[in-house]
Amino acid sequence: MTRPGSNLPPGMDPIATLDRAIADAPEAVASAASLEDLEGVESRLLGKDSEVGQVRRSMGQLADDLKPKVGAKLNEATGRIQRILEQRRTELEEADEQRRLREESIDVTLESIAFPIGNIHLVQQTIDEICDIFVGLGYQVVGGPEAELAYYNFDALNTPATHPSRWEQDTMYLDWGAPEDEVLLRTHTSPVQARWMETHDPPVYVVVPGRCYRKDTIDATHLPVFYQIEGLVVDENIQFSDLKGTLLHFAREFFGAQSEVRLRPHFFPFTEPSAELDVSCFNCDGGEPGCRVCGGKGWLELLGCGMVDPFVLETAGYDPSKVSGFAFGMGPERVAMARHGIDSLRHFIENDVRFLSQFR
Ligand code: 2NL
Repeated sequence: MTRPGSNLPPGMDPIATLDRAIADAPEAVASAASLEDLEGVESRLLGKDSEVGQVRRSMGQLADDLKPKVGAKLNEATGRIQRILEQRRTELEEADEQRRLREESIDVTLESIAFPIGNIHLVQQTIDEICDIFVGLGYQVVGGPEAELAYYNFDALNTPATHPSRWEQDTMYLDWGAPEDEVLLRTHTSPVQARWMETHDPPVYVVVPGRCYRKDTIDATHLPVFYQIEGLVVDENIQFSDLKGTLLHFAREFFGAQSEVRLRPHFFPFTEPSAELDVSCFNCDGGEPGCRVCGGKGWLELLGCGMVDPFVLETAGYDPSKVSGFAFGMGPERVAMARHGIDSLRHFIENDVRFLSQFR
């Protein structure tokens, strides 16, 4: 059957070999459980050292009369085995894809993990909003130390050593530095303005938000740690009408355009004249006997204010015959309580999320 030199093993019948290869292929291919297996099977069935491969390599040495028949069989065997392999490859690829779809799929209907996101504290929101209104009028927002010298907290603001607010029962003094320095926790933010005037010439247009301290026991209307926002204007020819117009604008921005204001005479050591400013009730506009916001009074107490005392200007190094100014101070907690009908300052420090999250 083969000539000497043929590389078919002796006695090997190429036609029978190829028929057997065709017959054996389906089972061999079916045994491949993965695409990797299938590559091994392909090389065993059609590779150089496979029986089909050996027939292929021996073609040149075949007797001429055998060549067409063996050649045709070889093509047939190669084609059929390739088709069987191809069919299995498709099956395995499909199975692979199905497995990946199964393993990698996500159930988009599952509830996600909700990460709780907090919100800015109502007091800080109020401070930001108030400052924004004055920034809109060209004011600068400035700050300063909470641990302060008695000089800036009291003396520079026309509050003499004999004034009751300086007593140890009202102010928290720090055991720090030389005793004559009298270091304390500021009781208002005014010392920041006193420092500002010392280092800046007029015109001055500033708002000063910040934390303040007084020796008070916590109740619905007092906190030992609280906030203040003060404003200070010093310029040429500043008059009481400038104060009233500015604060009316503020009241209308903060409580609504229907707001009216009224001034009641008052006393502060650092302003003369001084006044308290009320804003008309945004809820009842003064007309409802038992109004839940103003209690029927028609007015909400908003802030204290006045024309800067000439002594304060002089202490800062200004000339009261050339410049004048007005100042005001308010408690953002009080302002927020008035606006939102909050009944106790305690809510601001208890950090109960049920309270805090109402003001997103
Ligand atoms: C209030 C009253 C007020 C001021 C604060 C001030 C500051 C300087 C000069 C003059 Cl540097 N005045 N501040 C003036 C009037 C009132 O606050 O009841 N605050 C809650």
